[in-house]
Order: sequence, then C-alpha cells, then structure tokens
Amino acid sequence: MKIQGKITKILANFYYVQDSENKLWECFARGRLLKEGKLLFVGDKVDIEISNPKQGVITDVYPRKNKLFKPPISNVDEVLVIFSTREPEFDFYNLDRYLSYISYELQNEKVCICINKIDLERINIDVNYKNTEYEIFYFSALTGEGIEKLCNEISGKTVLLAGPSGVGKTSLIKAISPDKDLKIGEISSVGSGKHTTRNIQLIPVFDNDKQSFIADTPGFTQFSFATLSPEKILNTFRDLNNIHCLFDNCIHSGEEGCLAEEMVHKGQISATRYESYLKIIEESKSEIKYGKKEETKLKSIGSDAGGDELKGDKKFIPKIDQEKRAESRKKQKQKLLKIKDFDEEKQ
Ligand SMILES: Nc1nc2c(ncn2[C@@H]2O[C@H](COP(=O)(O)OP(=O)(O)O)[C@@H](O)[C@H]2O)c(=O)[nH]1
Ligand SMILES: [Mg+2]
Ligand SMILES: [Zn+2]
Repeated sequence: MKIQGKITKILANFYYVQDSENKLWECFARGRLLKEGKLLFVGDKVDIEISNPKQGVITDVYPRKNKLFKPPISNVDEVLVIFSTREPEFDFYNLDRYLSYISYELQNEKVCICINKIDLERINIDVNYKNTEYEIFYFSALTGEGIEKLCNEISGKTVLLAGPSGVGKTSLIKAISPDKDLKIGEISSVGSGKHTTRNIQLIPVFDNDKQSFIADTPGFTQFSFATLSPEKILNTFRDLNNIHCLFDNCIHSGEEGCLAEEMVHKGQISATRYESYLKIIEESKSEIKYGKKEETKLKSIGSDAGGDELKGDKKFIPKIDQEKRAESRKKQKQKLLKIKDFDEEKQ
C-alpha cells in the first residue's frame, strides 16, 4: 500500500515520514531515488510504500516549492528570525544579515522578525523596519506574553526558526508545544552560548485543528555574502530599493548623485538599515567571512553557531559621515530607551 507524507527528520539512513493521520513511519529511501542523485530533505513531500505496521520505503519525492542547503530543509512557508532583547544583546547588523540572507534564499516566502525575552527588557524596532516587508512580533517564551499571537501567525504552516544561539528558538517551540522533550541550552556569561540543537527536524504542532511544523535550526550563521553582487544584496533591502538617485543603477554606496545619505539624514530611510546594508556590501566585496574565528571554534563543537559572532571581523567603510551617523544612532537608541522608561513607569 502506498501513502503520502512529509519527511520530518533524517537520521543516518533513516527518514521519518509523518502521514496525514500524524503517524510517524520509519523509512528507507528506495535505491533508485538515491541512484538518481535525488537528495531527500526534511520538509519533502514523499510517497511511501508500507513494509510493515511501522516501516516503509520512500518511493518518490514531489516537486519542492523551495529548498535551502544551509540548513537542509524544503517547502518552507515562513521564516521567523528570532532575536532577543538581551542575553544575547539585540543587534541591528546581525539581524539584518539574517534578513538579507533569508530574503535572498527564500524570495517568495514571508519572513517575520521575532523579538524574544521582552521580560528582560522592552525594545521597539518598528520604526527601523517601517518600509520593509517584515512583520514584527514581540514575545517572551518565559512568561508566555505574545505567544498566542505568534501561534496564530504560524498556524497551518511549515515554519523555519532562524537566529543566533541563545535567543530562545528552542524555548519558543517549547512554549508553543509544552510537551516536547527538547533540550534548552544555557547561555554562558560570556555569551558564546551552549549548543544543544543538533540536527534539523520538523516538530509537529497541532493547534485549532490545524497542523503546523516548526523547524529549529542549528548552524544557521555560517552563511556568507561573498558570492553575492551588490545588486543582489540591494534586492534584499526593499526599503532601499525605491530610491531614485541620479543613476538608475545606483547601489547607494557613495556614488555620484546618490540620495541615500540625504534620505537617512531626513529620517526617510532607517539609519540602522542603511548602515547594515553598507556593511554587508563591504562584507561581500572583501569576502570577509563573518564570525570566522567563532566558526572554527564552533566546527569543533559541531553544531549551533555562537551568539557573540560580532566579535569576528568587523571591517567596513562607513559611507555616512561619522558625526551624523552617530547622531542618528543616538536618536534611535533614545527611542528604545524611552519605551523602556515608559514601561518601568507603568509598573
Ligand atoms: N528571560 C528569558 N530567558 C529566556 C527566554 N526564552 C529563552 N530564555 C533562556 O535563554 C536561554 C537560551 O534558550 P534556548 O531556547 O536554548 O535558545 P536557542 O539557542 O535559540 O535555542 C535559556 O537559558 C532559556 O531559558 C525568555 O523569554 N526570557
Ligand atoms: Mg536551540
Ligand atoms: Zn543611490
């Protein structure tokens, strides 16, 4: 008998396939599939032939709507990029790197920014992303605040969690699906994070009669912009893509007649976004591999990337003049602080 299912986990030569009745089948892949060089991914929709009440053989794989190699996963409906307010400290540049990378790899899927640990501190970054396509959620996996809204957002979808180690990805899954036996890492005082998420798998979550899948992802920081042209990078920054400079092909990094800086100073473009963009362009040109030192260290650990990757190479040439740049950053910091003060007053 043949049935359909979705690969939720791959361990060595075993593929775990969940069928429409939520039964998990342990499967091998048919030799022909592997011979054809068809790699199977977590997220693949497959046909299996049942061998016995618990096991089957994967006979075919359906066309994928998308796939990522790092981490290896297919058919992603939505990505939640998770960052924390603190522990590890929130960082615009690092967040924008994730957003840019994911927007490049999965151009047709929705990407949300999710800020965790609002119990430790409240920040509001809405203004920084006002002209982007990213929806922003604030929550605390610890207290449960904001979790219901996130649950509604992901209902019925296959969702990928991305973000540095220690921001609370695994904790979020636990908060959504409390009975899961997942390991939560402790973050060390130096912020390098402990690495507990070993292999990618889809965690089934059942909510309001809807089946969703969430993928917790190890090793998501080892991406590099080295092979991307500035145009491709610019394409991932929609908020910078609508500037009408002197030259149509302006990539807004100090060219003659470029309006970007002026718009930043007028507050029409977010200063943090523009700064991140310039840094990523520099990163791609100089083939600096972001967080290189950490990466070598991490490889020996063999899993999730560290939360303090910013200690890696940070070479870039700021194109906005230093004084103004400092000013706009300061302004934005002040805004964050104001929100915090306001919250403290309320209590
Ligand atoms: N204060 C606070 N701590 C949290 C929250 N969510 C997670 N943590 C803690 O942050 C650390 C890292 O969490 P974990 O889920 O392993 O992060 P991951 O590496 O992204 O999967 C753990 O010590 C969690 O208990 C939260 O909302 N508030
Ligand atoms: Mg984790
Ligand atoms: Zn320009």
